[in-house]
Amino acid sequence: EMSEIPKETLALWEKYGVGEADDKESFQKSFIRHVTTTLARSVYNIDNFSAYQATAHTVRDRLIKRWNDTQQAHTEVDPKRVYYLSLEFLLGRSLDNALLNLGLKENYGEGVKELGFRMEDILDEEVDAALGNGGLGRLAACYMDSLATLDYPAWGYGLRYTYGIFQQRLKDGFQVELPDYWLNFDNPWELPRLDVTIDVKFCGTVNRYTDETGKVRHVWVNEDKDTVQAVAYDVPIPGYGTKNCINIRLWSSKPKRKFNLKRFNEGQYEQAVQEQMEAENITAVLYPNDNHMVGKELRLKQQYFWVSASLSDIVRRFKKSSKPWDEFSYQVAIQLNDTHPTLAIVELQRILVDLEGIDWDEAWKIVTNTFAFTNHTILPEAMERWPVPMVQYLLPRHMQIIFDINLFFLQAVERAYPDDRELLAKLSIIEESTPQFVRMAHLAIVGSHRVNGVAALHSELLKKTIFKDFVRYYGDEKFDNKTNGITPRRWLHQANPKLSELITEALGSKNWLKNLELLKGLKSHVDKVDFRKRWVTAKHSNKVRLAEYIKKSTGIIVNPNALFDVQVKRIHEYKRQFMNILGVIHRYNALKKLTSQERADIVPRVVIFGGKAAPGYYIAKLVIKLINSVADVINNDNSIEDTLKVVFIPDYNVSVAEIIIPASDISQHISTAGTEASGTSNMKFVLNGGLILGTVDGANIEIHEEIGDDNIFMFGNLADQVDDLRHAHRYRNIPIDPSLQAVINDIESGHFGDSRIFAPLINTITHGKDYYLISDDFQSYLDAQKLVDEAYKDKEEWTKKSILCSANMGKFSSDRAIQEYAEQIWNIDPVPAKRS
Ligand code: 6GP
Repeated sequence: EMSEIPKETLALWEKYGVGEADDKESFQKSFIRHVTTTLARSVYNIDNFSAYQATAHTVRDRLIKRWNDTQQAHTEVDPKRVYYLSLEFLLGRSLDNALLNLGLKENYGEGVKELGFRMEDILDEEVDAALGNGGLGRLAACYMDSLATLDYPAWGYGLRYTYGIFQQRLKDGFQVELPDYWLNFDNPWELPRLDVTIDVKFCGTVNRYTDETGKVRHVWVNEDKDTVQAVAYDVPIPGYGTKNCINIRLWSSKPKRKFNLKRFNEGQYEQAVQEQMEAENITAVLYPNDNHMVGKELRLKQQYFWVSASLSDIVRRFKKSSKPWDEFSYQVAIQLNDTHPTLAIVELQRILVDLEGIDWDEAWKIVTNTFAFTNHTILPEAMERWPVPMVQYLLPRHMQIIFDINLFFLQAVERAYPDDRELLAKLSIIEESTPQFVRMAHLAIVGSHRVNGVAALHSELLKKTIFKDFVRYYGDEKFDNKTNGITPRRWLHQANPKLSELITEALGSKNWLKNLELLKGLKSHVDKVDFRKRWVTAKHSNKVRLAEYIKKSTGIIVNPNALFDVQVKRIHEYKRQFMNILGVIHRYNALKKLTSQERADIVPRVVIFGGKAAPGYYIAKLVIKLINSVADVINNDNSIEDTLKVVFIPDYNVSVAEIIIPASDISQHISTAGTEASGTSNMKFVLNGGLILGTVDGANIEIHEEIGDDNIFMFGNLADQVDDLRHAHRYRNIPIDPSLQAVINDIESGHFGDSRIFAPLINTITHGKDYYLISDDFQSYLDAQKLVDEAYKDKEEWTKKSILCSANMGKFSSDRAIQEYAEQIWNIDPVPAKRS
């Protein structure tokens, strides 16, 4: 089609096309142009926020150019593409990341300085894009960074929530939630595609008919009022050290029918706008639950809305190439980020069978060759199940198709295992309760050609526990492991510029940012006193930066020379922040018993917490309150002479993580063994030269394998002991660990305020069967903490450990993870954009 454009026209486009340069002067020209025209301001009327906006728009212009070049390369090659379907993309801020990935940081930094601004201040004006809860959403963001960096032809698909994860404030030590209205000001990191709209149907009925060939077909019809429009907003994701820039397409909902004029004329204004509000509601808010399912109808609507719009987009793109349908799965790979997008399996089958008239079996082959499914948790409360009547009402044709998929699947199982009725019940996609439920994980497994867990232990546990019966039926080739990874660009280069610079100098180039295994080269520097000194200096300045942030956000003053002990992540019983604060009380009571002279020998500690609790998660919210109550007492007790401080940093998010993680000496990843699928912050801490205190769980195990026994503190019962311990708690009277009992007594004595508040929390141990085995692990936890204290006294040895930690983290780059997905599951090749 490009050849049809006259030469002279092309020449004009060439001449005037966007080709803005990356030097300082071009930046300043763009900046001033945006201040003047985009923002309608002037040199007399510009603050840091406007400077941020002008800088962002200047960078955005360059991103769009790359984005176009990348899309053009994709169009020319028409390669197999991967589509990453994720209900969450926890991107955080974009400006600094874009500047670093595009290599503009230095020139633009100079440029703004001459215009009277500091780049740090400008960067600090950006609000986080917080369209995710925690690990799952941030993983999706790291994976997009790697897909772009490795030149893979990839798209992300998600929802453009008007409200991201709530903002957390503290009031009297309790969490309060504020809405995150992040689109209050213009968002330069999205391109509205108001012309890309897709109709999404809900409700209605299914009609059967016989087509001209005599085949029975189905058509799903509904009323206009039950159709919603999806509008595309594109978020460019630049790769590092490449021209490639890929796209996350986020859908926003709006009404199809503009306004009910008839109702309005009848004087019923409220009803007249109601349909519109209901349509807009669909993408209004991110559900704020991490690792937990809440069966709200609106959430199911979100899922179908997103899946339907995305598939229609994907199918449209495939059809442009006029390839036959049986080549679909050679052109398209779709990755399901957990079970949230599982309806995509049903939707593609519906498109192929109902709309394209393809036979069921042939369609099903295409579908299963297209999809692959990643599981992110084995917690039973996180497993998605939707009531059949709800699905039937919202998606009548999909419910029929699910029943058919299940019938054909179970018939095949029955042929392989005749008369094994128990097996059929266990494998069934439908749970035969009243009402019936659709088990989304079962549907995802049956409709995919590959299923993976996110760390070695997790993937093994999946095969041994919740997916055991599927392994029996399919064999275990369908199930594999893809250990998570993190992007070293954001999590070291951007978050820790001092250490990044030191590493680059020591290794002689920045190549490690694209090949993290090169960090191994740091090992030869461990014995150099000068190198160690500079390593410590970098860590120290990060600790000073965090101490300043703590003062600003909490008013608490901490000593940067103390050992910084960090646990930041969503608040959840399985992650055991409760055990951490119980350990803090134990430490405090021990400190109080010491003489002043004995205390002089103690390594002072700052114990830092951060994380949000789901608004409806009562016990998690009590944990936050307990941490703050304990902090109040300890921080105001002069008798322990600053040997211990406790801080809860409010509103933990991606940009706060970027300040906290590089400043950690030791971080805690202390989930009950077998409960944390992987963890990814553990990788970020160690990459930044922080040591880990952790349980034998998730990716801690693989980190341990890479960095060795000497550089990690592991403790606690193992995953294969958990069932027996839980059984013992349930049916036998297991005495509580004595050190733990002493701490509980202390809380109950009212030492940390009215203890009645904490009774339900303490009951989870004393009367709640201690499901997360805090009592069983407590002594081992305290012992490990003692080893940490001892080790930190030898600063030189500690620094060696710190260096060896970073040096051995090559495996945990998201580039490695994405390459494994690309080669072993998606079967896709890189398509570099042409340089222009
Ligand atoms: C999380 C897991 O809890 C965490 O261990 C893992 O590192 C992360 O996913 C990325 O794989 N799971 C979720 O956030 C979740 O909501 C449904 O799972």
